[in-house]
This record gives sequence, structure tokens and C-alpha cells, in this order.
Amino acid sequence: MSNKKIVFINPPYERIAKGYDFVKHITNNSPSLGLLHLAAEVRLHGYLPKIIESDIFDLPIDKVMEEVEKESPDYVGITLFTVGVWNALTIAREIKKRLPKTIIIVGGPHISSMGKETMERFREFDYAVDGEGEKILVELLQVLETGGNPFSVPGIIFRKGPFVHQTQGKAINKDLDDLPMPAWDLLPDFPRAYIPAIYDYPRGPVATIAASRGCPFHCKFCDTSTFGASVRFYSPKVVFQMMKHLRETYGVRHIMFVDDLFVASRLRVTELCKLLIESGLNFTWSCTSRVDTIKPDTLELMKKAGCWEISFGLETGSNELLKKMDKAAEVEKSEQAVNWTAAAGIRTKGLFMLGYPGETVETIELTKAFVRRIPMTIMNLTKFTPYPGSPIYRDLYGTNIRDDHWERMNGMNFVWAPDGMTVDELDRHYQEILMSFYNRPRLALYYAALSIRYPHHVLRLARFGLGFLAAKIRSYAQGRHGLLVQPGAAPR
Ligand code: B12
Ligand code: SF4
Repeated sequence: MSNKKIVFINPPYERIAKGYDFVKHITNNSPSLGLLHLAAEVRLHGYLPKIIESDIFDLPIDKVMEEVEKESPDYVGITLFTVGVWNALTIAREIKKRLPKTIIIVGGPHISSMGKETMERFREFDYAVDGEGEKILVELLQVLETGGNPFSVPGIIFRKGPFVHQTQGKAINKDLDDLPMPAWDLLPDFPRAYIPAIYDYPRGPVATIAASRGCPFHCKFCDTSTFGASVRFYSPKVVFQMMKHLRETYGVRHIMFVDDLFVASRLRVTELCKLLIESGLNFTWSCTSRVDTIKPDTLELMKKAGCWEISFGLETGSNELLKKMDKAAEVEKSEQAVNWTAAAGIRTKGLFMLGYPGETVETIELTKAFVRRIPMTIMNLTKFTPYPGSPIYRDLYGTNIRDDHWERMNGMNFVWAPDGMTVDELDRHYQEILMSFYNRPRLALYYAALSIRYPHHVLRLARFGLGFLAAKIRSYAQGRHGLLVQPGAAPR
């Protein structure tokens, strides 16, 4: 058993443009579940973990550093999404300057997809873990402490002399039930500070759970490099125990299942639903599903068990584009799934994407018509981004894609435009698609009713509105004449 300190960091990343901080009042503030799992596992082996959630608490890099220096840990573990790489690097540089003995370990989706390249490029990271980190991180820490040979640890990347080495294998947990429960107790101000996007849950407190890992599909825009194609599930009993723990310890009332394919196994979903119904705990919950894994009878049972919303990756209203994405789905099937979901009394959140290669004005018109036609309740439109680890990244890399776009890869910037379209045009269509969905009396009535039933959403909206107003006034006071106009730029 070790008693060494390890500080885990979810680095800050750009998800809100400067001057738009007030948007935080309405956006998703989910913690890094990965860090919660890692912290729980290392704690089992005697390590003393701490978690810094810089984005949720608006901590800029100097504040993150203050906290790290205060702890003076033996190890720092940083979770890397592509969008957070540069900020993680700045943090690592500062740690190397101020705490030269601290060993820096990185992992997460960016490492699972681009581990070797990242380690070759950034000497500030000492070790990287490829894939699911729980067991391998502990193995690595033990080797580091006993002066063992890192070549004996599978699935890691490290530097020895001038060379970067990658050991065989990729970390994967075959039996999820073996893992300790995520260390929610280590999250500062949990669950209060970790609220999802406005109107995306009925009432809090809210927590996230990944009830399975892996996805066998190969949609070309999706980065599946961390969990791979083999799907592994927690047993329904263990998922239920986690939910019960969250209710009894923190009063959590709504769960967001973040697994890629929550409904992949009807048997398991049915079993979990039965446990929830029998328990009388009255949880509400939301999950994701493919359109082809859902059936009316399962939906009916899910509704009875508290299912409030299902997110479907609908992507576009064009079959041609779905084919180009290798989505293995059709618009007609999507429509049927959304209709079934609405008929069961469950909300549909449609996940869409704009600007995928092959997008044209015609495919955009099909999407606009589609979003107005289906009984969807909430829409999430991302700007197509070729994330490293996705098959499309490999197709496009070397053409317009450059890694200096990393810090902009948050789904809210167009870092690439399809042939025949400019980013400005795409931005205009982006607004139009959202307006064609939201700007309808049916939706306005629905949200008015929801606000009356769950008034805390209105409070969030009011804070957002006040923030917007204050930012606008500030921008005029500083001579910017608008939020996006930089000082010195001519007013538009
Ligand atoms: C929930 C979720 C979110 C949540 C929570 C984010 C968070 N910080 O965890 C929210 C909504 C905030 C979010 C936002 C974004 N997300 Co997101 N998200 C997910 C989702 C659906 C599940 C993540 C999860 O909880 N998994 C379960 C936990 C246990 O796994 P994990 O976090 O990956 O951690 C494991 C390993 O990665 C590894 N590991 C992780 N960190 C570390 C650190 C060390 C030191 C070690 C050793 C190991 C290690 O070990 C962990 C335990 O096994 C995934 C899809 C997926 N299949 O993973 C996408 C995914 C991670 N998101 C993605 C993206 C792009 C984003 C956004 C940039 C934009 C967007 N589209 O929303 C933002 C940026 C967020 C940020 N930087 O924090 C991409 C990442 C691609 C990439 N290469 O960067 C994914 C993979 C979706 C996809 N298939 O394309 N997301
Ligand atoms: S988009 Fe969904 S179905 Fe497609 S590969 Fe990604 S997780 Fe799997």
C-alpha cells in the first residue's frame, strides 16, 4: 500500500467564447467520470487522490497551479480531450518548473487516439496510458515506486532517452462490476455544482453514470478509440446499487447515463427497469440509444421506470449523408424511433451535426424539414469536427486539417468546411436550422409548461439573461459595441 498523493486534473478548455461567460448558467456542467473512476481505483491501493475540476469551477491555469502547489503531489494525472491539450500542456510546463519531482501522467480520449504523437511532441508529459486507465494506472504507479521496469506495463507510452516507447496492448476492463464505485465523495461541492444543460433534466440533484463501455459501430465522425468495439456492461444490479448510493448519500434524483449504447442489451435494460420500478425510488433518468435498438414495448417499460429523455444520434435529414457517415441508419428509421419514443411519453433529444463532408444546401434543407417534422423536444446541433480517433480524421488529415485547431475542437467551431461552402455560410445555416426547430408555437408552449412545472430552469434562464445584459453593457462601456467585437475593431 502506498500513501502517495495524486492530483487528478480536468483542464480548462475553450467551450465558451470570451465575453460569453454568462452562458455557463445554462450549459452542461458534468464532471469527468473518468477521473472519478481512476481516483476510486488508486484510493483502493492506498494513494491519496484529489480532483481538480477546473472547467466547472472556472479555474484558470494559475488557480489550478495554486491548488497543485498547495498539495505538492507525487503524481499528477491529467485527462486529455483534444480540445484541452494545449491548456494541459501549459499546466504540465508550470508543474515541471515549480514541482520538478512530480511525475505527470496523461490519459483520456486524446491519448487513446493520438498517444504516441502527443508524447513525441510534448516532453512535459512523462507517461501516458492508452485506453481505460484504472488497472494500468495502478500498475504503472507501483512500477514507478518499486523502481521496476516500465516496459513490463502494457498499454503505456513513455520516454526513455531520446525515444518514445509504446508497450503492447490497450487497457480495457473486461468485467466492469470489478471496478470500485466512482469516487463522487472527492468531487468538490457534489452534486450541487454539477448540473446539466438547462431544460435537459427535470429536477436535480443530477449525477452521471456510464453503465456500459464500448460500441461496435464505426460511424466515421465518432472517436471510439478509448473503449473500442467490444461492448461491456455493468450488471443491472450494480448499476442499481450505484443509483441507490447516489440517492441515499447525496439525494440525487436524476441520472444521466452517458454510455454510447445504453439500450444495446434489451435484457439488461429490462432488468434494470424492473429493479427501479420495484424499488419505488422514483428516479428520473436519461440515456442514449441508436434508432435501431429501440422497440415500443421496451420504451413503455423504460417510461414506467422513470426514463425522461432519450438522446438519439439523428445527425441529418439526408439518407445520402447518413451513408457517407457510415451511420448504418436511415432517416425513415429515425423518424419511426422518435415517433415511438414520443408515443411512450419520453422526450427525444436529437443530436445533429452540420458541415460533414458532402453537406450541401440540399442536405441542409432536408435537415430543416426533418427537425420540424418529428416530435423531438430538444435539439443539439454540433458543428462537424474531425476529432482525432475518428475514421474521418484519418480521411481528411493532410488536407485541410491541422493540429493547431486542437483548442478549437469543441463542436462549436467549424474547423473544416465541405467543398463549395464557406464557414460563414455554415454559420448562417447553423442559426437557421436551430431557429427552424425552436421557433415554433408548439415548442414555446411545451417549454412554458415545463418551466411552470420545474421553475428552477426559469431561474437559470434569468441568471443567463442578466449575465447577457451585463456583458452587453460592459462591451459598450469598453467601446466594443457588441460581445464579439474586439477592442479597437470598428463597430459593425
Ligand atoms: C459524458 C461526456 C461528456 C461530458 C463530460 C466530459 C468529461 N470531462 O468527462 C460533457 C458533456 C461535459 C462532454 C463535453 C465534451 N465532449 Co464529451 N463525451 C462524453 C462521453 C459521452 C462519455 C465520457 C465518459 O464519461 N466516459 C466514461 C469514463 C469512465 O471514461 P473516460 O472519461 O474516457 O475515462 C477513462 C479513459 O479515458 C482513461 N482516462 C481518462 N483520463 C485519464 C487520465 C489519466 C491520468 C489516465 C491514466 C487515464 C485516463 O481512463 C478512464 C477510466 O477508464 C464520451 C463518449 C465516450 N464514449 O467516451 C464523449 C467524448 C469523450 N466527448 C467528446 C468531445 C469531443 C467533447 C467536447 C469537446 C465537445 C462535445 N462534443 O461535447 C466537450 C469537451 C469536454 C471536456 N474537455 O471536458 C469526444 C472526445 C474526442 C476527443 N478526441 O477529444 C468523445 C469521445 C465523443 C466522441 N465519440 O467523439 N462530454
Ligand atoms: S456515433 Fe454512436 S453508434 Fe456511432 S460509433 Fe459513435 S457511439 Fe457508436
